[in-house]
Amino acid sequence: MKKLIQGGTVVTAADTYQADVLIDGESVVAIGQKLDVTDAEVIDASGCYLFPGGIDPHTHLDMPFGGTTTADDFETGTRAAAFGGTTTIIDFCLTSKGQTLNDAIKIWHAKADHKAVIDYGFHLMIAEANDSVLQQLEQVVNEEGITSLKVFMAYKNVFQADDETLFKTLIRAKELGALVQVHAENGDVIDYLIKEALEKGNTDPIYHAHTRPPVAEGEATGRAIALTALADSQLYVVHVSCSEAVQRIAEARERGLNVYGETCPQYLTLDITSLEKPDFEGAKYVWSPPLREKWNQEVLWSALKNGILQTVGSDQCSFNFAGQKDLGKGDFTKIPNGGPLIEDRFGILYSEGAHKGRISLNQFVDITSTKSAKLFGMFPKKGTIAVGSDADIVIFNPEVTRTISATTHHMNVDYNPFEGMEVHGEVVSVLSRGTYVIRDKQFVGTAGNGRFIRRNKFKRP
Ligand code: DUC
Ligand code: ZN
Ligand code: ZN
Ligand code: ZN
Repeated sequence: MKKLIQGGTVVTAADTYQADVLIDGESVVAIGQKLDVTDAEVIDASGCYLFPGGIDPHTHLDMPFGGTTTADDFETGTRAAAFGGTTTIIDFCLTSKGQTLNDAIKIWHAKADHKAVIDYGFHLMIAEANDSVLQQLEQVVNEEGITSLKVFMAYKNVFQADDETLFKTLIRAKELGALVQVHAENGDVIDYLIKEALEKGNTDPIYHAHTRPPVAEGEATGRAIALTALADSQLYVVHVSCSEAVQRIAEARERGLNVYGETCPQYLTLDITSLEKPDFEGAKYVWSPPLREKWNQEVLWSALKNGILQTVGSDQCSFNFAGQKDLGKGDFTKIPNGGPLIEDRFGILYSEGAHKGRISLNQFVDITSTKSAKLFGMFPKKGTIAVGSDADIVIFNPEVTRTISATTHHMNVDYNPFEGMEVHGEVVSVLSRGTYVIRDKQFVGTAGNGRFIRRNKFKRP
């Protein structure tokens, strides 16, 4: 049966207007004033915004890390994402040296297929860029529809790749029409600083931040940009946390380079002082890059407002405090890096961004959905509300105030880094390709209904 959403305010990256939205099957088939339809289920959205479903371009679900595995898998993670207003995620498929890319992709499909409740794509990690890997990439991009490749410049002896790997990946990506992503921190320098800290007996969580200084992020960001210019390629810097990195990206974009940047809710709202919480609670706030001094937050907000940064990803990478984060008691290097954010990314950006006037309502949609669809080859099927687009729609009540808490969130993890934070606005219902996943704040989705998205090649937006 068709669905007719009546009385809501449609918000896209470009427009805000009152209209009815008609859905037939998986797609939006009409948008207009007082649509006259007799054979449709009517959904009353009066007083609500209709947003395109959120797209989270950066998640790690069911990911092994530091001898443990993330607390959320593709089922719990995508369910929580849907509760928060996200209808598409792009997860990072890990690879290791010597493994074929196809074997790695198969492993990630086994984690996701039959479990995801919303649509998903993969980015592919490049661990080494030898001739065989560069050859295999042709099939990955053209047939698997994986059109973004991630290179880690940090995590020495684990994920870190050298500059040769990054440079060759940039060249090959340009040939194939893929976008290269970097985790930009100088892993060699960080490795030195960590050894020095441990030798001095500096083992508390705060030293995680002190051994990963902003300069190490700025340097790696600048280096990745220089290599991108040399390769005449395209670059997306994930999880930008500080002014040093924003400056490099701003300069690059001013020069007309094909360089983009993402930040995350934690860098926009939390700061380094959280790492000093007593009773080892600082471990809950261990991300890489680390939380920064508070003044960086306004730099990041204005970079989003001015288009220097284009997206906000969650970097969802959840570990329980009990039994996982506490592996690092007495040695901060053993704290698994990351936090649970997949559910609150969209809501925090609405409340702290659009509601507080730091960004416009249309920018909120652009940053949480449209830009990711464009950069990662899914637009206009995803990322907007338009005739012909997938009916991925969030019905959002802006009038409600609520408090974030681990006691009410839906992620499979025992704490929430935003515990007690009051946010404006609430997701009421969520449709994924025309089917309810969340209906009146209740989960009604089905594991396995999420579909793998074969994405188009990179095109400069
Ligand atoms: N940073 C994190 O905090 N977690 C996962 C990986 C990463 O780069
Ligand atoms: Zn990273
Ligand atoms: Zn990440
Ligand atoms: Zn307020």
